[in-house]
Parts: sequence; C-alpha cells; structure tokens
Amino acid sequence: MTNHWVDIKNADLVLIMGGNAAEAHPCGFKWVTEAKAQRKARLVVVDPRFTRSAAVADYYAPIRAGSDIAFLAGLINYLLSHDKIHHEYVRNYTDFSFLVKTDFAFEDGLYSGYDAETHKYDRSTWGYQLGEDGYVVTDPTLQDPRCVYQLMKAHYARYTPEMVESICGTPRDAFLKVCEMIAETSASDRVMTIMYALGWTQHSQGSQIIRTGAMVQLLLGNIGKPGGGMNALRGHSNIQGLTDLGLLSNLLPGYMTLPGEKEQDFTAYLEKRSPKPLRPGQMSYWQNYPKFFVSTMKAWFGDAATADNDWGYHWLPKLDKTHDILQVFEDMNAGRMNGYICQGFNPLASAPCKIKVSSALSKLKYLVVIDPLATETSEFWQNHGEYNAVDPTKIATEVFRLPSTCFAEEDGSLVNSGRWLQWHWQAAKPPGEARPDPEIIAGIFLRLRELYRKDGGALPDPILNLAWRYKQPHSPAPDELAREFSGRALADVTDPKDATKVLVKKGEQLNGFAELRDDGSTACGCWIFAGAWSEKGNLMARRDNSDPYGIGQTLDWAFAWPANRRVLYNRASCDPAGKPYDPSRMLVAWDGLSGRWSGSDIPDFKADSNPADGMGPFIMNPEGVARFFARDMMADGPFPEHYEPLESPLAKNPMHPDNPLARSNPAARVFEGDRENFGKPDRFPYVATTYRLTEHFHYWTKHCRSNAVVQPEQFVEIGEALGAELGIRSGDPVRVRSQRGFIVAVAVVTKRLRSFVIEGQPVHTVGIPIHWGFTGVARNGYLANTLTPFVGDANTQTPEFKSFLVNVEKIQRVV
Ligand SMILES: Nc1nc2c(c(=O)[nH]1)N[C@H]1C(S)=C(S)[C@@H](COP(=O)(O)OP(=O)(O)OC[C@H]3O[C@@H](n4cnc5c(=O)[nH]c(N)nc54)[C@H](O)[C@@H]3O)O[C@H]1N2
Ligand SMILES: Nc1nc2c(c(=O)[nH]1)N[C@H]1C(S)=C(S)[C@@H](COP(=O)(O)OP(=O)(O)OC[C@H]3O[C@@H](n4cnc5c(=O)[nH]c(N)nc54)[C@H](O)[C@@H]3O)O[C@H]1N2
Ligand SMILES: [Mo]
Repeated sequence: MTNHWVDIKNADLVLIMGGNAAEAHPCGFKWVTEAKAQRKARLVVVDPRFTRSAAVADYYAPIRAGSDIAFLAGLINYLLSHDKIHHEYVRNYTDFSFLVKTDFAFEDGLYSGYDAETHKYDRSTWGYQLGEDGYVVTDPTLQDPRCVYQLMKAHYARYTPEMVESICGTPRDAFLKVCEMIAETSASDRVMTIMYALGWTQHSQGSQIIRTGAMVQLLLGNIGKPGGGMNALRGHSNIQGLTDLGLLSNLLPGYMTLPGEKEQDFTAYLEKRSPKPLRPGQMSYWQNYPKFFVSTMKAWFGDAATADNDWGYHWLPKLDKTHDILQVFEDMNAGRMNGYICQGFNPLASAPCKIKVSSALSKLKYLVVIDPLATETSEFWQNHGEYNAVDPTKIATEVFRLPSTCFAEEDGSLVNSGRWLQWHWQAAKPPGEARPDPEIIAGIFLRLRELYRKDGGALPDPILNLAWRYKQPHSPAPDELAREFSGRALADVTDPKDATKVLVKKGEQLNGFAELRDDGSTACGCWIFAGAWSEKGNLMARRDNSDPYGIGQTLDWAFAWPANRRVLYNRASCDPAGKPYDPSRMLVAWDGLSGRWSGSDIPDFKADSNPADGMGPFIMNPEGVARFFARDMMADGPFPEHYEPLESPLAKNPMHPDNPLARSNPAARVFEGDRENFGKPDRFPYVATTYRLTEHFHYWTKHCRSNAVVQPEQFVEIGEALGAELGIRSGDPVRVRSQRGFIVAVAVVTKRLRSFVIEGQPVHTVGIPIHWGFTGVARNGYLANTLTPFVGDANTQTPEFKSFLVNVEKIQRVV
C-alpha cells in the first residue's frame, strides 16, 4: 500500500477493482465502512461477480475477467477528453512534459524492439530524450508530439466507450457512470483510493493492469494524499514482510536486487543501482544504495565482509534468470533439480496446472516439507482416489516432514499491507514435536556448515562465512533476528557535517537508515526496517493509538517502514509551494519559519528542502516525478495496452485484429512446452476465474472442523443463463474441464454471475472457489489448480489464475 488501512477512512470515493475486500479482508474492510459513515464516501466495485463487497457498494459494474486494462484505458481516455485531470499535479509531479526518444514506437500492438523468436523486447528505445547535460528534455507547453502527454493522449484515444463495452462486456452506461464518479476526484479536495488484490495481479498482464490504475490516480492527483493512493491488499499475514525481506528469487532485502550473471564487477553493480538525478537539483534516493548494500553484507557476513573482498559480493549468486515458482517447477519437471525444501508452501494445491506440479515433484530425489499441517504437497505421492489418482509404486521421491509451529505459537513481527511492522506474542504452546521455523532452518544450516567444514565442496565461502551470533546457535530468538534486521553500529557513527558529533555509539542499535554507512561501520539486515528496534526499544510492540490530527495517523502505533512514514510520496499532498491541497486532511506542509516540512506524518522528502528549489516529490525516481511512461522498467511496454488472456474466448485482440502476435501479452511468461497446453474456445467456451471465501483460508482451514462446518463442500458458481442453457440447477453435480484436467463439484446457479456480450457474442463466466483438497477434516474435493494454465505475468511471473477457459457438463453422481 502507498497508504495504510486506517487511512482508507479518509477517502471520498473507494474503488474496489480486482479484489473483494469484504470477503478476503473483512477486518480491513471496516475502514471502508468508516469512510462511508464519516465522510459519506461512495464505494464502487468492478468485478466479474456481484461479490460481498459489491453487495454493500453504492455502484457495481460487471466486467469480463481479464479485460481490466481496456476498462481503465477507457477511463484514462474519458479523463483526458473531458478535462478531468489535476493540472497542477500532473505538470509538476509527473513526466507529462518529458520528451520520449524519437525511435520509440507502438505499431500493430507491439512496442519497438520486439523479437518474435524469444518473445522479449529490446527496450533500448523506451526512454526519455536526454540533453548533453544528462538531464531530461522537456516541453512545458505540452505541445511537442513526442512529449509524454501527447503520446499518452493518442495511445488511449483508441479506447472509446464502445470499445470498452465490446471488450469488457460492461454496459456503456455503467462504464460511463463509473467514469463520472471517479472524475469528480480530480478536484483538489476530493480523493479516491483504489483497493486491489489478485483480480489484478493474477493475469499475464497483471503488472500492467496495476500500472494503469496508478496512471488514473496520477491524472487525478490522488497519489501521496490521505484517502488516496494505490493500495495492494496483501494476502498471508506476512507476505508483505516476505517481499520486504527479499525472499523473491531476484531480490535482496529492502528491494535491492541480486546481480545478474554478467555483473561480476562490484563497482559497476553499485553504479547501475545508484542513478544520478535526471533533473537539476533533484534528490535521487537510490544513490544511497551502496550504504544499504554494504550494511546488509555486514549483517550477513560480519567480520568476514571487508572492503578488500568487496564486502562478500562475490559470494552472492549471480542470476542466470528469475527462479520464480513457474521456473522452479519447469526445471524440476525437466529433471534439473534433485531436492526441494518447501517451507510454509503447498504448491500441489496452490501452483497452476496440478498435473505438471505432480509430475515435477515425482522427479525429485527428496522433498522436505516444513509445515504445521499434513499438506497435499507432502502427500502428493499417495493415492487419494479420484482426488489424487497417482500410483505410489511409480514415485521414488523421498519425503521428509518437519512439523513447524504456526505464527500464533511464537513471538515475532508481521508486516501488514500498510507496511506496519507489528510485534505479536505467543498465544499457545506448539503441540507435539513442532519446532519454530528458525530452529528448523538453524538445524539444517549448522549441519550443512559442518559438512562443508569437513568435506569442502563447490564455493563453501558463503556458508562458512555466514555470521551466526545467536545466544543459542541452534535456535535464534525472534528478538535477536529483529535487532539484526533493524541494524546496529559496528563503530561510532558520526554526523557527516560534524565529525565530533556521535549519532550512535559503537554496539548500539541504529535509529534509522540515514545512519547507514558504506565503509563497514554499520550492519543492517534490511535497510527499510532500520530503526524498528532502536535503543528506545522494540517500536514494533508500540500500541499507543493517539491520533493528534484525527485522520488516523497514529505514529506511536507499531512501526511503519520506511522511517515510520505512514503515507508514501506525502509531499505530493501539497501544492508546489508546500501548502496542503486539503488542510482538513493534512499530512505534511512546508513551514517557512522553521525551514522544515512537518505535520501528521514523517515527510517523504528531504525535510529541509525549500519548495522554491523545485525538487520533485518522487525521490525514489532519479527524475523526481512519477512516470506515466514507464521507460524501460517494465518487460512488456511503457504504456499499458489491452491484450487478451492466454486462454480467451476471442480468437483476436479487438484492439489489433490483424496481428496474431498481439492477441495476448507478447512478453508473457510461457514455456515452450506449455504453448500446446492452452485450451481453445471451441472445446472450452467459458471464462473461468478462481477466488476465495471468507469462511476458509486457502488449504489450511479444511483441517479445522468449525470452518469445515460453515463451508462443507466444494462448489462452483454459474450464472442463471448458463444454467438454463445446460439444464443445470443448484445442487446438481457438474464436471468442469479445462485443457489440463477436470474437477467435479456441486453447482450453485446464481444471479451473481451474469453473462456478457463480448464482440457481439455471449460469454459466460464460471466461478471456482479454491479451498478444497484431499487432506483435512472437511469433505474431500478436487484441487482447483487441476484446471489452471502454466502462464505468468511478464514482469512478476504471477500465474494467470484469474482468467482461463473451461467447459461445464452436468453429470450423474452419487454424493
Ligand atoms: N477468508 C480468506 N481471506 C483471505 C484469504 C483466504 O484464503 N481466505 N487469502 C488471503 C490471500 S493470500 C490473498 S492474496 C488475498 C486475496 O484477496 P482477493 O484478491 O480479494 O481475493 P480473490 O477472491 O482471489 O479475488 C478477488 C476478486 O477478484 C475478482 N476477479 C477475478 N478476475 C478478475 C478480473 O479480471 N478483473 C477484476 N476486476 N476482478 C477479477 C474475483 O471475482 C474476486 O471477487 O486474500 C487474503 N485473505
Ligand atoms: N487457482 C488459484 N490458485 C492460487 C490462488 C488463486 O487465487 N487461485 N492464489 C494464490 C495465492 S495469492 C497464494 S498466497 C497462494 C497460497 O499458496 P500456499 O502458500 O501454498 O497455500 P497455503 O495453504 O496458504 O499454504 C501455506 C502453508 O503454510 C503453513 N504454515 C502456516 N504457518 C506456518 C509457519 O509459521 N511456518 C511454516 N513453516 N508453515 C506455516 C500452512 O499450514 C500451509 O500449509 O495460492 C495461490 N494459488
Ligand atoms: Mo496471496
């Protein structure tokens, strides 16, 4: 989230699109209720299904799954053509006036640089024009045809309301009504928040859907403001913490990135990640990258990391490619992996295309499952009748189950969607032989280190040099780990402007990332978490909810990264002179007397930067402004464009009917062997989407009797029109089949799913809740991911779980 949960109450308009917060985030959803009660805010829901969020919305618009870019692109066109944009904001805080390179082009649905062999783009033309001084060239009059504004206007003019209706199936009136409501928030004192989750992420173009949403918010001037922002609603209680700590295959803690194979040179690695400002007088905050990086290496390798060995840089893996879950199971299935450690993860149930995952797991020599529950993955080799029809005699994988504790059985910190690190305390003792995850990992590590010490091996250095300073080496304590990620001084840290002033004494905990140094004098496991546990104590454990400004900015409740800042880019809540656009909802303001920014939040800016100096508010970008034109940051294009899902009822992309290469995202994550595994509409005519129910949490709660009672049996939802067409009534057993397999479930025929008219043809949606499987106490069921395609987003590789093709048939079955 750019903002945070409580801040939702400051919104005038809440758009829930690509999520179903009332169902999947019922506790956080109370802030939507507060916004409605306190501000008379309105709630708009855009979803293929009439959801529990839609049930309490002021306005609901249906949309075909997988078509959100067309909808949002139509909205951008509406805002630009009706002049419903925040002029001062876009001129000063975005790249509206920047000129784009002359050789950048968009033709026939493809951006310049596409290679049809590799399905990848050469992105060298996707950039701003730079002057001889290294700064971007701009046209403040916005007349130049190469300026971002003009290019964007032309790009989105194609998305007329008729086009939107034809692609999305959203009736034109409903689309225009949503546009009108949203357009009102272009006023300085009206703010919209966008809440989204998997309905946007789980698509082959998911990242681009989210970008389109962000572009809408920028046009309206809604980023950086209270009640505004782009708010990703995170999933597992610590999925935000997982990404923050760098647990994705290509990341290091704090969104630093691992080097690629070609990056053997340490200095070049650092230079590439610390870009110089692209505008005069601008702060480019990533120029501090070396301080963050060296401090992480000191936390990991301690005394063994020195300037002479580039702080241990050469012990880091140099990536050949991203090793996301699709890649991992692809490699496993191709026999390129021997072993797999599966910790708090149930891929047989949760990864796409069960048959491929099952085949991949069967090729391993060993599988280690660290989990409090007996998961489907740990029993993938067992025959569970129709729900897992495998032959155990044909599977040689040795499976080890290591029972772990659950979060409620241990102390620790969890990061919520609003970036708050909140400490939690053990509520119950773990049963039986269950051990905390750090203890299990420590047990594996200490034994591995012993083996490397004794026998050597290929590159033992990172294992042998890892610092392991815990009181009980076999069981690192949660507070020790927390102090480690927060950071401490290895030598006295002094003020750069006055060397006699000591900011932190040697051995003490740091106050924040401003104290990090690149000379080895600080250690910090995750720079964005710096200061969470300072000499003042564990700030994550704070529970003071005083709210001096009355807008939910409780700065003494827990610790928000970065620097306890609650709303990102908050400088943009003020006009260029530093005056809040809405003084009744003030985050920060420029105080000319003290010469500082202050208010209800920690300024996301250089605290003493005088507005007269014109520094841009988006200090993590070297140009200091937000980007409509994403330059070369995205794998699949600088301006979002509608493409069909990989499995779509349409043979052609209505935007580019003449170019088959532009039917679906040309840069999507697809492995060659899977291309034949996509279904066609002749055999699989219906659009399927998968989702959650409040009463279950993934595949865990079917182990819990009370949850099993409230949602006892697997079902699928179909609309009344499809029910009538196929002669299916509620309660009938049906078989839902895709190119990759089938599931059997009870049909629920409902008004909540309506059929669409897409390009003149009727299209039905089939809704599939995900929660059933073959372990636990609930009635057994089929894994929904038997059906889903092995396709990922071009940037994040997130699987396309939200739109694929199926067929449905009524069957005879004794239940
Ligand atoms: N009770 C409960 N709560 C949970 C979870 C749980 O299992 N149970 N899981 C947690 C996790 S890990 C996560 S990630 C979150 C997920 O939270 P959500 O993303 O809100 O959950 P989903 O139900 O998967 O999907 C949300 C909605 O997306 C809609 N949708 C599908 N396709 C499209 C599309 O193309 N466009 C649009 N606009 N909408 C679409 C679906 O109809 C659905 O209503 O929930 C978390 N909260
Ligand atoms: N078709 C379809 N597939 C989906 C989705 C979808 O919407 N549609 N959603 C996707 C999303 S958003 C998600 S997040 C994934 C979820 O996929 P998974 O994370 O694989 O599913 P979970 O059932 O949440 O599995 C997590 C496991 O962690 C265990 N666990 C709980 N606490 C602890 C702990 O402290 N330590 C350890 N070691 N284990 C613990 C639980 O018992 C559980 O078995 O599914 C994805 N798959
Ligand atoms: Mo999730």
